[in-house]
Amino acid sequence: MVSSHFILAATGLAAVASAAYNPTCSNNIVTYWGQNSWGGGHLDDPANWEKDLASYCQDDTFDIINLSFVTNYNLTGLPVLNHAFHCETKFNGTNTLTCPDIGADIKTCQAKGKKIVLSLGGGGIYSYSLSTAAEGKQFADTVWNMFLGGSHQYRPYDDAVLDGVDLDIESGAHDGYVAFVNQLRTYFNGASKKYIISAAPQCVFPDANLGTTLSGAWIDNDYVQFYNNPCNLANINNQWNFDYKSWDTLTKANSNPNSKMYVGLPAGSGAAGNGYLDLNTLQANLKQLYTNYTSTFGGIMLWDASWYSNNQAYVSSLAGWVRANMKCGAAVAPAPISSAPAAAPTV
Ligand SMILES: *[C@@H]1O[C@H](CO)[C@@H](O)[C@H](O)[C@H]1NC(C)=O
Ligand SMILES: *[C@@H]1O[C@H](CO)[C@@H](O)[C@H](O)[C@H]1NC(C)=O
Ligand SMILES: *[C@@H]1O[C@H](CO)[C@@H](O)[C@H](O)[C@H]1NC(C)=O
Ligand SMILES: CC(=O)N[C@H]1CO[C@H](CO)[C@@H](O)[C@@H]1O
Repeated sequence: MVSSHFILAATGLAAVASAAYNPTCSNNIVTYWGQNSWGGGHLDDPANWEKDLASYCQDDTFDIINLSFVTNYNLTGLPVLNHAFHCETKFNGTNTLTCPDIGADIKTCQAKGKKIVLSLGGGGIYSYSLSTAAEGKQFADTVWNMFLGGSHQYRPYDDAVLDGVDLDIESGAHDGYVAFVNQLRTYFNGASKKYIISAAPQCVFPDANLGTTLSGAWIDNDYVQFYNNPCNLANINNQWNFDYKSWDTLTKANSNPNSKMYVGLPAGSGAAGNGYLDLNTLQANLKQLYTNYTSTFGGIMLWDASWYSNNQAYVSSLAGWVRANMKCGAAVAPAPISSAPAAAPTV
């Protein structure tokens, strides 16, 4: 890490202006840590696998990092986590990881202004569901006590207090999620710390697993995955495949008047099934979306942190470009592009 950061500094690629998450800005950058997606395709090259969490908090690239993830809610016992090779020790007599080193890294990251959020769900073989409001409420109590501001005998990250929860729900019964969010918000409303609730739907609209949660629950950030699907960002000009407007409308209709949408992108050519674009095309496409939908544009999300180390020039230039071109405060109108009329600043 040290030498690669030296190279970055020397070439000036990390020309990024702000490091801290600001919900009123359009230039926040989110990533996901804990699954080592690069390593999955490079099993024989552990030297380049995903680094420690704190390694991704040493510079200004990321504002929010999703700790992925809770794979089994285990409502009758303790929730089960997976962090690939990063942490494999369990509390005695349980199936729940104890990761005090990650807890220390969480605090290091938070001290640098980053938000570290717990991601629930994920793709693959995992099993999780919240089928009733009662289950949602109960699980919210567990999450609050084990990971957020409450207290519990088993805290996987020790006394580190995470900054919120990310719903990456790709399967299972989902009728209990609105109650889950509502119950968490009763805790959040009594706390001085500002917590985040986010979700990571696929770009196909509406999302089969998250749709009713996104329309019925308070959401701060929506990280829409514009990859792995026909609606990936390469199809921005194909109205049959690319439906950003519906996402924008859904975001504006959220009970949170400041709900934001993030453009989810692959951080490397092999990071997701499709949607990886060269920087020039990507920047032109992002500029269109930011120009047309400024008031809901929160920033970008990159899948995942393991690609940062292995595609660093791309990720760093993209981050620098987003910081420089996407602004803070809805009243800052972007420069118009092509022949589009200049949009009046929205207030
Ligand atoms: C549910 O939690 C209990 C207590 O931690 C544990 O013994 C059990 O293995 C967990 N179930 C699963 C499926 O991991
Ligand atoms: C589990 O129990 C063993 C034996 O008592 C002890 O050495 C170890 O530290 C315990 N591990 C945890 C994570 O509590
Ligand atoms: C953005 O607005 C311009 C001008 O109205 C339009 O030509 C373009 O298709 C829009 N792009 C998207 C992705 O909405
Ligand atoms: C938006 C997004 O990529 N969310 C991710 C959060 O973490 C889980 C687990 O690794 C991923 O599956 C999600 O895709």
